Amino acid sequence: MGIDDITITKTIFNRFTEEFKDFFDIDIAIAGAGPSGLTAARYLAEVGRKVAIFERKLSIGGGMWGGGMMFPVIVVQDEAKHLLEECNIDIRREGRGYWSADSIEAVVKLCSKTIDAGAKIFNGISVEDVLLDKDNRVNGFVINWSSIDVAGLHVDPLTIRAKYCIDATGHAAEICSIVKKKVKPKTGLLSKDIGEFSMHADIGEKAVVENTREVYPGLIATGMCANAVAGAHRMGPIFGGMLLSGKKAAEMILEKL
Ligand code: 48F
Repeated sequence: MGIDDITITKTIFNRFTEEFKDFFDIDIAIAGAGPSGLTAARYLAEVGRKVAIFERKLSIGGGMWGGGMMFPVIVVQDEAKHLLEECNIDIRREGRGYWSADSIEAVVKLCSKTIDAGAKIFNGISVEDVLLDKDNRVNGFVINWSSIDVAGLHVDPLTIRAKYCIDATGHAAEICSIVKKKVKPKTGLLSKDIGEFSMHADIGEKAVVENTREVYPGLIATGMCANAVAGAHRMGPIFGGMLLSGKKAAEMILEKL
């Protein structure tokens, strides 16, 4: 039997639309599939929460692929070692308190565990705004194909509703910046300037976990976004803080739900 082109088209269209519509009204929506977003999604999905990540690029992993200056190795500290081990990532002891991993292995295994846990990743989709409820609480994401943005087309987006939203967009803190610019909160973290401070790994790594919080009603900041919102230090290619921050974001939401 020959291969039927139209069967291929129907299969792709039908399967995607069936799956997509199952994620229009969910528990948690996450913007960004970097290490913090993936870890948050994994912890939430593991306990049965319906969670989707919307990732602008085709590839997942954010800034983890490139290790440090494109040497594809990441470093984590003792406190975060378990988060690599839970994903069966091979780690090597590097003196007291430090562990290294192949960054490519780390990304694919973090992603694989996240998907196996039941989280859904939609790639090539950008979060371009938030959905608000009548009290101006964040109640979901406004999404569009990234290619529409790249092509500079004026096409109205679609909307996803979620009980909680997570900004895991990294250094740019994109969703928090949108809320700051459009909603203009008069109090709280998003009433202040957004932008990270220069490098200090020790301070930055501790701060990123502390700064993981609900920065605006319904919106949790995790990963480098949490430090950008707080004006805290960046930390370069040590990734323990990102993973621990994602875990904390998930735990905070589970307590609230
Ligand atoms: O930047 P990223 O890896 O964020 P992270 O989880 O981790 C930061 C580290 O990689 C590194 C570091 C470690 O010490 O400092 O930089 O905080 O991943 C962010 C992801 O979000 C996507 C982006 O393509 C990337 O994959 N992203 C950004 N803006 C949007 C988005 C958006 N508006 N909609 C969807 N995805």
